[in-house]
Amino acid sequence: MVQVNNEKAQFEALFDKLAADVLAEIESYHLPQDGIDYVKKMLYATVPGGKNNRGMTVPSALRDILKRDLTEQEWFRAATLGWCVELLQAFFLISDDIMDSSITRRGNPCWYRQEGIGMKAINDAFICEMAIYRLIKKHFRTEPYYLDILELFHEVTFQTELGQLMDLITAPEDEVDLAKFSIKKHAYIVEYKTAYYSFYLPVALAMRMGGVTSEKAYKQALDVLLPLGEYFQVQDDYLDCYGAPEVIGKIGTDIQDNKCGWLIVQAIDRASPAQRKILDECYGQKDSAKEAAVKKVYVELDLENVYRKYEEESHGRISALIEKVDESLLPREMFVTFMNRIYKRKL
Ligand code: GPP
Ligand code: MG
Ligand code: MG
Ligand code: MG
Repeated sequence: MVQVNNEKAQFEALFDKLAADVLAEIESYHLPQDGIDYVKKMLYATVPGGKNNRGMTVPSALRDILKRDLTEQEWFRAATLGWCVELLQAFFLISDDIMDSSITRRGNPCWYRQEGIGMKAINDAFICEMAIYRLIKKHFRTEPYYLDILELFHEVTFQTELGQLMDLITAPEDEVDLAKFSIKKHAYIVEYKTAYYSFYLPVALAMRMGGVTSEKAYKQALDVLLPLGEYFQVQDDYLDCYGAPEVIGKIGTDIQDNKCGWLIVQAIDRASPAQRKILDECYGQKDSAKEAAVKKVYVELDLENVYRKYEEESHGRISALIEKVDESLLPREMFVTFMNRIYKRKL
């Protein structure tokens, strides 16, 4: 039986074994030693070191679904799928940081900005993605739910790519047009680029492992987890501007990147004509004085307070959704745990 109180340490320790699995697979392709050394360094630099919330959700949700402690083997399988979610996350973050011209991630320079890496990071992202399927094949090939989890990873990867597409084309570098931004556009972007892979995927994986087959149950999970994912990405957008870089481990780039984030969408909704003029002139430009001018308008509009109200409202709305969960399909407790894990988060 896996002790729940040191689960985080056990989860982290499992990475060594899974990285070794991936490297052994790669060796079977006769990759020269310098290639193997490179992949090892890349995996250790890009996959562990985050909060691991997504990954650790898989064993925790499975425990809730089965309503009992997990056996060693169940825990190992669930945690392996958890690390597959973290590999998917590494694949996305390596790429996203290039697309967003970001500077730091998890307190270090973004992978593409590290010594000697550069655009090799693109191929590294692809290798992280394929590592998911090597691990799933090795550990789940003979399970009845093998095809279901493969399809699940493919489905959410595609959804995330569509969300990222909208995030990017709504934020062209050379043409700032705030008229393109809206609450509706923002809602689409955050649902697709974040909610499916960060919230639905880990739970749906645990459900497949736990033998849940009712389509109604998956619909029930989506009904709570998509709003929760939207709330999480609004927090990410807020922290991009107001989070402490030493806490969140990354430097915000949304204003300079012309992103259709939650703060600008709220600002547009509330700005006076004079404030709107400043936003039109200063948003989306690689200029820190202009970025500061946008932040000044945010302060004038008291967006910090608007955000606090949004947090309260979301907590109430999502709690009501959880109340309505049909316990014959899924345990309410599982959703309460997720909500508490992210409510008022600072990183
Ligand atoms: C978060 O956006 C979304 C992703 C990391 C998904 C990326 C998807 C791809 C298909 C590459 P973000 O840019 O706000 O995240 P962060 O603030 O962490 O950079
Ligand atoms: Mg980004
Ligand atoms: Mg991005
Ligand atoms: Mg962000």
